[in-house]
Amino acid sequence: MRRLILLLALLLELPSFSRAEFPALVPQEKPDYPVSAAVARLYDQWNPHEDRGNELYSNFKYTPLKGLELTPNISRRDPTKVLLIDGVYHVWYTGRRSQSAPVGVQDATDVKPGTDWDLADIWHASSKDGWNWVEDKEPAVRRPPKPEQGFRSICTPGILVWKGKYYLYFQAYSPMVGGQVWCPVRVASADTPDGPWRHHPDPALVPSPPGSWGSIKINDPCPVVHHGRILIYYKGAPIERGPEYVLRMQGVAFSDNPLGPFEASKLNPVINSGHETCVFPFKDGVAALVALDGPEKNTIQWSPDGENFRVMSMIQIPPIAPGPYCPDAFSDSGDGRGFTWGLCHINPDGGGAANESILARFDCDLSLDVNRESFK
Ligand code: AAL
Repeated sequence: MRRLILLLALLLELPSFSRAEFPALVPQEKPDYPVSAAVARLYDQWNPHEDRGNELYSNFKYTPLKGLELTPNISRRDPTKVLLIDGVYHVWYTGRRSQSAPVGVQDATDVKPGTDWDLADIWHASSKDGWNWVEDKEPAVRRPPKPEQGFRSICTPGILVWKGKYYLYFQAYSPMVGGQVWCPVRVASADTPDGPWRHHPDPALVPSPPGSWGSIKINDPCPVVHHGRILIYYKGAPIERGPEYVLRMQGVAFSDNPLGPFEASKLNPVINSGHETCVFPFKDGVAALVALDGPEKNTIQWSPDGENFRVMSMIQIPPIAPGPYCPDAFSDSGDGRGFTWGLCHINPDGGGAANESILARFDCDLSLDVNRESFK
C-alpha cells in the first residue's frame, strides 16, 4: 500500500517538474538551461554519477602485517613501491633501530634520534604473499661514513627498476635532520633486489636555487618511467617553518640516466598539495595520490605529461606514504593499469616525529583490471 501511495505521489508530481529546476534524476548530459555553479561543476569537473564510474576513486582498507609489528625503538616508515620478482614481493623503507625513542632535534645526540626518521638506514623486507613479511637482519643500504652527505640519516626511499638494475633514491641528511638543513637525494644501485647496494658518490637530485620553492630539501623521491624517461617526483621546501612555509608541494625532475643528472621541470611545483609522494602510470599518463596537506589534499590526480595534473577524485582516509604494488610502474607500457594494494605507514601514537611508525597493508580498487560493473 505504501509503495502504491508513493507511486501515485510520484506520478502526480511528474507533470509539475519545471525545466527551471534541476530534476530528481540526474541528467546524463549537462543541462541546456541555467544551473548553479555547483551543478555546472558537476559536469565540467566531475562525474555527476559520483564515484561509482570513476576509475580513479577508491576506498581503502587497512590490515596489520605479520613480521613487522610495532617494537620499541624500532621504526619502519615510508615504504617504496612493492616489487614482485621471481614470485617474491620486495619492499624497502626508512628503518630506525636506536637506543631511545626520538628526543627532538634540540636534544638529539650521536645515539639519541631527534625525529622518527633520524639515525635511519634503508631496510628491506620480503614476502611470499604480501601479508607475512621477513625483514633482513641488516640494513640494505647503510648510512655513508662521515663526512659524506647523509652520514646522519638516510630515509624515505623510492625504488626504480631500469634496464635490469635496481636503484634506490633516498634523502641524505647531515649533519642533522630537520631545521634548515640542506638535504639532497642520493642514489644506490644493485644488480639484484637483494643487493649488494653501492652508494653513488654524487647526489641524484639537489635542492633548487635559493629563493625557489624547493631550496632547502628534497623529500620522498618517487620514481616512475613515462615516455622513455625517468621521472622522479619529490616534495620540496624553501623554509622549514614560518609564513613562507610551503613545504607541501611536489615537483618532478627528468633524466634518461638513473644516476642523473636530473633536470627539474620548468613548471615546478606541479602538484600544489600532499605530503609523501605516490605517483604511478595510469593509462597513457601519470597519476598521483595526494594525501594529508594542502588545498587539494586527499585527491587522486592525473596528468597526460607528468607536469599538468587535474584532480580526478576526492578520497577519504587515504594511505599515508603509500608504496603500491604497481607491476607496470617501470615498464612504460603506455597503458598503466593502477593497483589494488600496497604498504603504507601508520604512526600508532597519533602521528608526528616523536615515536615509532609501523608499516601496514592497504587494499583498494585503483585498478583498471577490477570489474567495475559489479559495483554499479
Ligand atoms: C616523511 C617525509 C619527510 C619528512 C619525514 C621524513 O614521511 O615526508 O621525510 O621530513 O617524513
